[in-house]
Amino acid sequence: QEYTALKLKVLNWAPKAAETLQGKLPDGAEVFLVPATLRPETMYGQTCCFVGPKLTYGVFRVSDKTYMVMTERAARNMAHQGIFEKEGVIEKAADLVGSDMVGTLVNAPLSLHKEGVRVLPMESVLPTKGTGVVTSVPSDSPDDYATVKDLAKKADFYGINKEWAELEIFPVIETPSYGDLCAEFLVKKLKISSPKDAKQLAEAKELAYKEGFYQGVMKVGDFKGEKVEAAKPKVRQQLIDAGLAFAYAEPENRVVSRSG
Ligand code: ZZB
Repeated sequence: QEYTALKLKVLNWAPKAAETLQGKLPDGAEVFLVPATLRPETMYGQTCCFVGPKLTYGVFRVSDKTYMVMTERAARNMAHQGIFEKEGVIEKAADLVGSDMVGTLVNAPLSLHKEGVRVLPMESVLPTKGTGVVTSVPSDSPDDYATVKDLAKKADFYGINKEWAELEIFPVIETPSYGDLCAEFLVKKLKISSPKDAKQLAEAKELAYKEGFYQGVMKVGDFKGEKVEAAKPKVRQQLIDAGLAFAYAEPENRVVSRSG
């Protein structure tokens, strides 16, 4: 899988994360949360950034002044892709538990929410996929839509400010069958009532991918009016050229058998 890894710069750490990082990074160092996405053309619609609350993340050194947050597994993969200074070597400055990062304010490149978006918890984040950090696009991702609605509904339970989960969901892609907020359309159509409806969400995701990619037309951004198929590589290249993203290839998941 060839992902686009996006650099979400930390603007303001949640208190617990700030405490953990105390004295562990050089003065003036910039830290980025790095979600892996297959849909760079949807980045205009980011409203938050998800971490698994129970997962452990590392803060990895990229250069003297730059650090990136992701799972150790992802860092090990990236170490062989020319992303860190030394081939095959990772340098970890600190560990952070996902829940301690919740509430952190980050800058999400291209997002229409220029003031920044919050880090929020998502139970279904897989530690074995991408970087373990997931950027949330509730206009076009049914999983993200179901999760932000649940977070807003049970804000106290999740220990978050309700407003963090209620940023406006702007349309990004127009589709002939599902309108311009395809995630909301599909969540309602398939009667999905919670982020735990895994089977229906998987179906909704499949439908959203197909419709968005093959039929979608960009509604915002520099490639407004172009087909998603054409715009996708252009948005990706723009982000990479601006130093806001980089390519990250996920090695195939192999099943290792003991008997060989
Ligand atoms: C933004 C985005 C916008 C995404 C969208 C999807 C959609 P796939 O196809 O199953 O490989 N993702 C990335 N890492 C993880 C993880 N560790 N755990 C859970 N989800 C993860 O899924 C790739 C997508 O799954 C990625 O692309 C990311 O969400 C999420 F409008 O990034 B995406 C219809 C989907 N739309």
